[in-house]
Amino acid sequence: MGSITRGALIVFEGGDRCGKTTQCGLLLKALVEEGIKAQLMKFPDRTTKIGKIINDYLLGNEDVEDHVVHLLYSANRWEAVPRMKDLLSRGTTLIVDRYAYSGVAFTAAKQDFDLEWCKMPDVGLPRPDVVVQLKLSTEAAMMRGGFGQERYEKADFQAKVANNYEKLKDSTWEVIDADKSIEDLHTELLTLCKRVIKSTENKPLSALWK
Ligand code: 2DT
Repeated sequence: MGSITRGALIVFEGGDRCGKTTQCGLLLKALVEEGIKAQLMKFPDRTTKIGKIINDYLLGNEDVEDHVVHLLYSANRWEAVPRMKDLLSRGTTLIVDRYAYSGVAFTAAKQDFDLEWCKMPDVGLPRPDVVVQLKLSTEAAMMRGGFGQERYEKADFQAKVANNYEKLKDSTWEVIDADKSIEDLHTELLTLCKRVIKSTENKPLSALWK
């Protein structure tokens, strides 16, 4: 009947230096080469007004109260939702580098934050068809050139983040060992993503944490 099938919402999560951004780029290129409509998205999206405040905060140029920055990260996703829904409904697959899970895992790693409170602002966002978690031990991550200078890029904080990811895992998660070559990881991820794209074509998009 030729009705347009929707694109898949594919989210990548993982700690620093796990290769997430590299793999998202490779995946996009491979999908497009195969004639599959796809676009990259990244959160935080530092290009918007809200994203610029987040960027200044991450670089340490501006102090933002912890609850406020949590809500800004969430607002930075919500401002992208109309575009996301439009693209998905027109059949474009979205490869998303970090999403609400980063939002919760990072804020809940701070003192006196409750996981459930952290989830609330993101309830109702488009629910990913798959969350690909790239797993790399903190030691292996440090071997990849060490952490950078931004806020959060410290081993003890990263360990708390990893622990929070464990609490967020549900049936949409695929945990992938990232301690392998770029090429091998790419091959594995491409196969996984093509399977997800095929299986979600005719499924309606649902709402996160509802
Ligand atoms: P990148 O290094 O991927 O640009 O991330 N973060 C991210 C949060 O604390 N909350 C969020 O909602 C998101 C999306 C993770 C920059 C840092 O921002 C953190 C690392």
